[in-house]
Amino acid sequence: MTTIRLVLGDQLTRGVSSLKDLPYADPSQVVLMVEVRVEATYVPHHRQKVAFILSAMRHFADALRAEGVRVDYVRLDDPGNTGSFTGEVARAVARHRATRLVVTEAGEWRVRHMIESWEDSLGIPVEVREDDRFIASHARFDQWAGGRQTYRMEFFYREMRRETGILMDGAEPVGGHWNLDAENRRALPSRLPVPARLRPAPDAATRAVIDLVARCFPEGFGDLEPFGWAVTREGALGILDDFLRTCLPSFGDYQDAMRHGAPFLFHSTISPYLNVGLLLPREVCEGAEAEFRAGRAPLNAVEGFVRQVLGWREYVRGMYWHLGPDYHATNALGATRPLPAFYWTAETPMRCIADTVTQTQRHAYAHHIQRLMVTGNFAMLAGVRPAEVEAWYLAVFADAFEWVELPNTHGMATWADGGIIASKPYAASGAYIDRMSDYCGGCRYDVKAKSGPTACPFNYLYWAFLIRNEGVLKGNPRMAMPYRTLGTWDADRRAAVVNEADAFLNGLA
Ligand code: DLZ
Ligand code: SF4
Repeated sequence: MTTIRLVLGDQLTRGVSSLKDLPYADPSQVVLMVEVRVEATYVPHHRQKVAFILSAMRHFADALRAEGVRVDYVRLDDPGNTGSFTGEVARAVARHRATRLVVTEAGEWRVRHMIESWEDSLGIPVEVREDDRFIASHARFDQWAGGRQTYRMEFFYREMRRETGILMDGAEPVGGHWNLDAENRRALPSRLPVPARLRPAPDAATRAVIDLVARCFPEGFGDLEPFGWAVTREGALGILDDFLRTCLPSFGDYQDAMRHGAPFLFHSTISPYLNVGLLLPREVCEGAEAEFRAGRAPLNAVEGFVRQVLGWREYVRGMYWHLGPDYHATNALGATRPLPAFYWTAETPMRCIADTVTQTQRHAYAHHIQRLMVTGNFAMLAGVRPAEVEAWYLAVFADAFEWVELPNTHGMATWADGGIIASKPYAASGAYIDRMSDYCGGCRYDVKAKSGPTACPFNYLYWAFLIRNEGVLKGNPRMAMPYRTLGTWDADRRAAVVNEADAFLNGLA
């Protein structure tokens, strides 16, 4: 009578629901963890991301073993490894003559559907438990979302603040305002130093995983080193603590700013830890709030951080499940171009894109404005097929799992969902990037020029995007201003911009 408790690579939390009732030192209970090739290749995941997840899995297994738990751990290069969850679970059931399987629900539809097939294929009961590591349960989110015409994060966020009591003084938000976003858009002064970040050196176990990934995925995207991710809960708590002390006070002011060669700025970089379960959302929000209450961090920083975790992260997770498995299928702006090769190579004279992709190659990381307003904005303006953009975002960032990637990409960045997540497309010309970064000064293109061979491509792509999508976007009240401007253009000027954009985009192909 053996029970297998399967723990997936993004379920590395001791209190995850599949392990909640694990009896102490009971040999009839086996925790199964499997390294499988399909999970690294269904999109071409960044090699550093693969190494991070596998190393964190191995350290998690070691911590369980140290408690006396019986762990069956299948390594990527173990003989007989079938390479898939379904294959490895079937082998383990046979190996242990298991009579029951317990698993916490997966974080994406693809794996959820896989798990649904197991009871039939394995011939034993499969108990799928809710993932209760989020603040809003599925039922709570659906209660908020059900029957709504529009799903604006702000209102959901306020309910989460009220229910958790985070940054609340009784029934009122601390400081009297729910949202201090307007204070969080400062450009970065050129001389302002950014803090050095805590980046733990890989231990022997991580080194072994780095070697393994280099061997198994020699052609894969992304650098394996420098590897500076924590791979244990203790390590992740150390990174959180370092962020709270050294970066949080300035995080609010500069959360939308970009600087060439400075990938982390004042950002927390904790999303990979949250998303694999080494940190939990409530504890990071409470940690940030404690900094405010102790007078060590200002409210605009702490509220901005809490909004990302308690608001946006919970909201996109709720929306991913609420909208169902077909959410990805829409293409509201009829985008059909292929993803340009420079998303993988960084070889483009557009300095903002080259810098964002280069740091992504090196660190499997870019911050939210680089993702939204540089790579996302370009993909939307260029009319790149949503599925290709989504596969890229899912692959290249260490924190990307589909539940968080899809609403952010399909909804927020490319508006392929036609406005379910974002009330208007976040389209911007080069002026926005110039205001929020130091990219343009060193770029081969001229951000002030609107047309001609030296003009910043974001400029004519922006207007061509508005012209191309006039039928869909012109009636959107939040787009009234640019369409008013466009209304003053004659037919020749419109045609010239469209031609220039098409020539540029055709040149990329
Ligand atoms: C992303 C990933 C990778 C690269 N490798 C593994 C793995 O070998 N074993 C595993 O259990 N999980 C891995 N993961 C994370 C899974 O893809 C993740 O659990 C699914 O996306 C389900 O949400
Ligand atoms: Fe990017 Fe245009 Fe600025 Fe160059 S000029 S960095 S392409 S926004």
